[in-house]
Amino acid sequence: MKNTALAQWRAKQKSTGIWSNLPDIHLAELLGRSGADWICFDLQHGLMDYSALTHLLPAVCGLPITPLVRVAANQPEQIGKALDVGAHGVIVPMVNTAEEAHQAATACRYPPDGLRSCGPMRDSMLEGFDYLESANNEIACIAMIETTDGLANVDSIAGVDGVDALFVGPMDLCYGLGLTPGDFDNPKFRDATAAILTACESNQCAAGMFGYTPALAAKSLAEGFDFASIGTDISFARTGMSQALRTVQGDTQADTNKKNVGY
Ligand code: 3PY
Ligand code: MG
Repeated sequence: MKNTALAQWRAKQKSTGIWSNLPDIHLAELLGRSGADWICFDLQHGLMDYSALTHLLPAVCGLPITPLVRVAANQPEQIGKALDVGAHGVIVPMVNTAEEAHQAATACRYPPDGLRSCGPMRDSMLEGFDYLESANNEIACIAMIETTDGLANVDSIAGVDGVDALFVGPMDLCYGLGLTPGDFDNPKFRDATAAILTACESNQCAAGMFGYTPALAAKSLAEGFDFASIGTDISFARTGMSQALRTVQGDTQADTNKKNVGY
């Protein structure tokens, strides 16, 4: 297998992602054809379960987009199952310490590099033993920094062997900093993201941002982040509906949608 998003991060090329929260294979295919570099199916907060994932991943197979999965928790069983059904990387929420990051990284890799159990159902259907040979180098392990502990330990987390990227969860990070979620211009939030960037730079780890708004995604990329998600299926639908309403009815109706933008 070849992970093009990981290759972009290694080459320090900026890249963008799309977030999938709704379990519809046609929508997944549409997102897969968007031109973004990667797509993340969200098993933590998305309205989908593992059974849906088994249909969603094949819907983007063969499209020029890297399929990632955000697992619901940092558990080797969940990481293994996401990889076995065809994810080319996992985004692991709420990583607090280097030990937790190490656990995630080893769950992504076969021995001798890690502890992943052998049973790559979907990829081996497509690639046979070639998958086993390439997987350890091509699977991406992405640790989310979104807690106070994660922030305090960010340098050691970024330095863990096998962690390819850190990914900021801006809403949980706001909670951790005692801020109102969405207060992304607050100096405390800006200092925290600067510290995450510094840790990534000094540990040759890629830095990513969940683009809760397109503005946050653009700003983060301009400030030095390597990759950012630019929106979700739900946010794209909502934005499109708002724009249509605004065009036809004026601002009043559309304004009611403003508070919801993001997911
Ligand atoms: C966060 O903002 O905390 C996230 O995890 C994005 O879903
Ligand atoms: Mg979060």
